[in-house]
Amino acid sequence: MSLNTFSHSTWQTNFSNLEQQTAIEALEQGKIVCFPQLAFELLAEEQLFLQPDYLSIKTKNISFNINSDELKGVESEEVKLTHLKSLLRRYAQYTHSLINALFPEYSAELIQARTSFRPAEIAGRKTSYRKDDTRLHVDSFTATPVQGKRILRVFTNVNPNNAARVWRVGEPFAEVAQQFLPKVRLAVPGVAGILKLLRITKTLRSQYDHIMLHIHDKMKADLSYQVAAKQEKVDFWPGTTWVVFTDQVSHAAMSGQFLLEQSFYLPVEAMHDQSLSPLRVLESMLKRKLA
Ligand SMILES: O=C(O)CCC(=O)C(=O)O
Ligand SMILES: [Fe+2]
Repeated sequence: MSLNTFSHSTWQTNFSNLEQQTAIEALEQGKIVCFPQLAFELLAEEQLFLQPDYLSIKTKNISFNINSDELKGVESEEVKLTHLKSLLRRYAQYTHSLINALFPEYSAELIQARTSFRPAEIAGRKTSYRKDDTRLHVDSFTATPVQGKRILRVFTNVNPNNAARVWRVGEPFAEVAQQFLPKVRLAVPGVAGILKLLRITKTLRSQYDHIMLHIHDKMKADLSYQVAAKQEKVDFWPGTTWVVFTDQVSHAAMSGQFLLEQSFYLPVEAMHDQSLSPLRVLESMLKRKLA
């Protein structure tokens, strides 16, 4: 089973040493740490964001940067944006304190990245195959290289109509890598500098980022793999919060609407067992440093 479940129902909570140990092992081994009773409550003035087409948006995700207090991907009246911002700021703070309490070993090195709100139904959405998150994939993003850092994400289903967020969860990372790494041609020296110069990437794309991006694309492009790969369906009901290393756990989001998400980056050195990271797995397969 790909889930490790906790029954906690409050965000500012204390965990026992045993709970912390169980959680970090499960997470690093590629399980989803799941809180089926950890709901995120919306205030009365925030409820309007849960109406299907309230936000006439061009991008499907609304993102918030707690460090700069910037909101992206939405046009609306100023006063409503203030409410949306405070909702996202609160989610960013709650998830940060949850991760600190559950994974104290990570605290010193943890980097908080963007917060997102996903109000669009995902089933039936039309996108290019590379952007199609209904296909199994591990996370890797074109514009934002991570240089080996882990991508840790917290999700909460805030659907008001009792609709689950339905995921497929695929095989362990080592098996994904065995299947797809042989199909990846390594990056040519010099290209990373050009991509950065052209602002296609925000920072230098390491060999690790190059490989992960190609694994991501090749997984999504391979329709027979999508069907044949070992996988299970997981329903995340409203009021559920889950934590997962999305660079490691093969996942696909099949249906659902109204989701909150917080991303963090974590240097591999901060892990309890860094040999489980995609960076170290790929490095040991290729017998060379990748970041
Ligand atoms: O929206 C979702 O449920 C998950 C989509 C996804 O693949 C991700 O956030 O990494
Ligand atoms: Fe993803």
